[in-house]
Amino acid sequence: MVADQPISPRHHQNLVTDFHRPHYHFLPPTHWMNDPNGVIQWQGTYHLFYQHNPDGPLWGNMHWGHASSQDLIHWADLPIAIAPTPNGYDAAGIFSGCAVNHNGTPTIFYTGTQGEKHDIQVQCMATSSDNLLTWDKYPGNPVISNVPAESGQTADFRDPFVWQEADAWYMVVGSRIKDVGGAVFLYRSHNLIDWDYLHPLLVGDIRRNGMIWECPNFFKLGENWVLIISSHFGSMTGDVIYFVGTYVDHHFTPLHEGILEYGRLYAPLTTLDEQARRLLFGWVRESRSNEAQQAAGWSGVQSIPRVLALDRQYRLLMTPIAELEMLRGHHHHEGPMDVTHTIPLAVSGLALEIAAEFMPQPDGSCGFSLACAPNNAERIDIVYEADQQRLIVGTISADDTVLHIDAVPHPLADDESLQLRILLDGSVVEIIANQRTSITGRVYSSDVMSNGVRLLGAKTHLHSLDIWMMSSIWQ
Ligand code: DQQ
Repeated sequence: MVADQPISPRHHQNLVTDFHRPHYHFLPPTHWMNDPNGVIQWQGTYHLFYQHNPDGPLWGNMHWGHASSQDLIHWADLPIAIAPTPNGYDAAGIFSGCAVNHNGTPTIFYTGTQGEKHDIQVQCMATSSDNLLTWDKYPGNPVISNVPAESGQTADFRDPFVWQEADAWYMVVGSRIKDVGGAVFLYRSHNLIDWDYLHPLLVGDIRRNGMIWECPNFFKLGENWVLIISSHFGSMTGDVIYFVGTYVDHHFTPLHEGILEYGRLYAPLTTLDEQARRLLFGWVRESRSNEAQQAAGWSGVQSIPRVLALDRQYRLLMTPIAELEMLRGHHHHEGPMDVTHTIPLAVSGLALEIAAEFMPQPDGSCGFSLACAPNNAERIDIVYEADQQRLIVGTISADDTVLHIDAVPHPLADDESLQLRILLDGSVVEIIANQRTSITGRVYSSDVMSNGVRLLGAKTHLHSLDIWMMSSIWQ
């Protein structure tokens, strides 16, 4: 049990002076946050747990932080939910995991780590009897201690994800097979305590999709099953990847593989809510130095939850939750019109939602500059090049240096328009094209007046553009 302080909403400081701090995305009042953990809707209330360092704004000393929400938009900060037990099987950190409803008992699974390098990783269970506030670690923990022998090594065995089927409970754990690639191992249990290892649900290719697979999610979506993994290359993280396929006799056969995220969103976790929506939360990573994170006093943001679906080509579609509309304020509209050159728009701000639909000619281009300085020097450019069928997101500094660039394929079918949905919030920019290509970026402007919006285009028709100024969730 951890919570010994009363539940009190903690103060979100620096919103006025720190214009990099998001206004409508969730982040803790202070210090470090990474992966979403244990997301669940419990008796109507959404609970978000998250990897949290209560000591400062850099990664370390992992606990699960906790917040709850009635609408997935406004969050109440709650006391830290679960902490390492000194000298115990989770002494070096409570790593990521999930939550399930076990016949009315809230039950979480997480990875306990030991050792300075976290090189012992075991799967643990805890239950709550006070509405998810405090957690009792199962006295028989860990419930899984050993990585399957076929992995060829003992570390990198983490992030349990559990679901129920007609006959039993199942769990996948992220891991790897030495010299082969990332792997997800499948387990079965009838009581959530005794787990039998079955086989790898899927094994990757070290050259193509990572050395380690972290934070697996496996769930049914429509008629198919989806596996999401976060790929890791040992010293750096890679893309978030998804596989869509069939699941028969506990064997998964992928029919399609795609990239869920090309940018800063990592370690997503999904849950099924009471409206039967498959919701995805993800950690939006920083892209600034440790010194800058120390100076800010905070690090890490949660994405706006996305509703998942599949199209006929088995591609994963992501739509920000409709609840976001409650934050829409002042509205600016453009179109229909032809766009032949850059147009500064009469709307500005660092908390905006943008929905646009373009039809570029085969050699046309279109998009936006956001967070633009008045002289247009520093900014983030979001540009679609029709001839290359690619989406480019670049951050440019005041001295015209390209700080970061992502250029990713985004093929459009004949007659398919380009649809851009952009959520700009302080230093966070979530960009989703045609619901299926996601690049999450960060932009740390040097001045609060770098908040202009420019419409970019050459040989493009703009069907419609809607921009809303978004309210803060912390007022
Ligand atoms: N973050 C957690 C791990 C997970 C990684 C540690 C992914 O459980 O594999 O903070 O970001």
